[in-house]
Amino acid sequence: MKAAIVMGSDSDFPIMKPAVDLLKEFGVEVEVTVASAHRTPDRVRHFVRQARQSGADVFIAAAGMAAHLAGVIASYTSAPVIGVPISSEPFRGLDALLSTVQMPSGVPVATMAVNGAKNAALFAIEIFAISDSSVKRKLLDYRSKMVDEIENKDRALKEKI
Ligand code: RP5
Repeated sequence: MKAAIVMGSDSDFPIMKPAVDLLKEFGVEVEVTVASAHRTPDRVRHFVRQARQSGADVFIAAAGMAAHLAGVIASYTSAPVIGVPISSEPFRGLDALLSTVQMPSGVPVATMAVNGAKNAALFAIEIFAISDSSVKRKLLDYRSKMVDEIENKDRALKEKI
């Protein structure tokens, strides 16, 4: 199980770090690279080919501003591509969201929320869980921990009122 995370700039890494950590926590191998659809288009194309050859089955692409990275990666592979629009000034991510989500019919990108790194990792994990029962078990544990946390928060809140 391997996921490739591509970022348009190293400045996107602080937002994407939780995705790397979560994938590793689930036992997914992660390859991370910086490659820009606009600044280094050849590097993007080469990376997609190399990552597929080295076993990456899912791509996560994070970019800000006129964020074409996820769409360009999706144009080079039929493997699932998950897009994470990154927030930046002056439009605070709306620019990247629209650039990532509005793909033409035929070349899909599964677009997450602005800065939605954790959900990108979880979506990739859900894809791996289809064919890997141990990942599926970990995912169900993760969900049930989330339920426990909310129950605890609810209890703590009610004690304060
Ligand atoms: C995008 O431009 C990158 O993904 C980043 O979010 C944004 C700014 O990049 P830097 O100028 O910080 O390298 O391509």
